[in-house]
Amino acid sequence: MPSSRILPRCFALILGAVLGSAAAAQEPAAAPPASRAVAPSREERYAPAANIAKVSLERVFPNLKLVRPIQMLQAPGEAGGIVFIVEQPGRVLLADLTQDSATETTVALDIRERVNDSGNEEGLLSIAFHPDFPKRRELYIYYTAAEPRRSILSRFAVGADGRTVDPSSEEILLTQSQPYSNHNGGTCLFGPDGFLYLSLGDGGAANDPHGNGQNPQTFLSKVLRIDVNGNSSGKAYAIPKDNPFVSDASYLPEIWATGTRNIWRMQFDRKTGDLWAGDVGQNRYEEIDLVKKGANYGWNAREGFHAFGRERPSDGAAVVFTEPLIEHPRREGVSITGGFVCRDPKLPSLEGVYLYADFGYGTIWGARLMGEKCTKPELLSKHPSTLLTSFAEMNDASLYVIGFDGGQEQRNPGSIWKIAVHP
Ligand SMILES: [Ca+2]
Repeated sequence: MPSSRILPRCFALILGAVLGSAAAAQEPAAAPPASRAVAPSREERYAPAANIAKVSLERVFPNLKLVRPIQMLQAPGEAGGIVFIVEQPGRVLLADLTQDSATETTVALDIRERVNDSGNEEGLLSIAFHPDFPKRRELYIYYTAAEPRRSILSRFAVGADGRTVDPSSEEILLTQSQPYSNHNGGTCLFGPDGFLYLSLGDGGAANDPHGNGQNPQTFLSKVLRIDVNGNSSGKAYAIPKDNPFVSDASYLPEIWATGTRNIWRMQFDRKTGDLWAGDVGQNRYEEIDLVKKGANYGWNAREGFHAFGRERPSDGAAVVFTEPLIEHPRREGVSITGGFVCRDPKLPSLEGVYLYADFGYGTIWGARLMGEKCTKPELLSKHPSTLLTSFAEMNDASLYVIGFDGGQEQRNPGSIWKIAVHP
């Protein structure tokens, strides 16, 4: 077992939070940048609270032994209960939500030998089915590898049964070298436009030492958008013609949005098509963003609604930064987990509520989008014994949340919970 596992992540996070506040206290207070107003007050930032119903969590698959589960999803068109569960060390497992007492899973894919999960934020991080599945039996996988340390986006072939993935079918679409083990993002998913979106972190360490956040010539700290159905300019994919920077040679053409620090989870609202993301902060502020075409979310000049260190517009030009929708200071969150907008017809009181979590505190928060603002975030559930890694939305729009119970060493059980409204 790698030595990094000796330090449970919850402990590391708490330690990090403590160190973070200590480090922050030593830094000179960040003055509001001359070009910008003082950060808006809480009242200015949000619409009034929406009095959202409290949430309760109902454990599913209590007998399954899961190792660091970080995603659950269904294949497009799946009408039953078959789900794919992603384990961070590098396996994809099959289970059936209608067989809740199951004690065994089937392995759909095992690529542990090519996945590097030696760092807490490394591993098999995200999978996405081609939107035309099962016509196109393709699974897209984003993971980290070693020697050299890098992030990889690949395409794999799904078998004719739709339930197994051929490990020998890997085609690498895109590779990004990684200077450090942390901040790898990342979510890969298809948008309502049929293009693949991928979030990458800033490359790691702390404070973005290489300035990747505002560097338009790296995939790091970016949301990318690519067309997996074609190829152009020697790439294994095509660049959508309406990507925002296709005619600006100073940017890589894959870039959809910039200046994100480490979007661990992002997701489209199935009703509106809005792309919601949880962007993990440095030492002070976690944030929720609506990811928009060509927008710059400010890292590492901004953290939440605040200047980070000294704001540094490039080349003297006025850089327009897009502010978050929501921020949480350290006392409310240490590592944000982006979630889903609830569209479950069985949960009408949560209709249109964006649900998200804090990984370290095990809290679930909710807010509604009202025009350009969100309602004031409301604490809907506390589950402090579980590190909440991800949310999951089934084809019927029911929502789940996934976590590690009792810390993040592999011996701690992974767990999956159905989201319900508190009676
Ligand atoms: Ca930001």
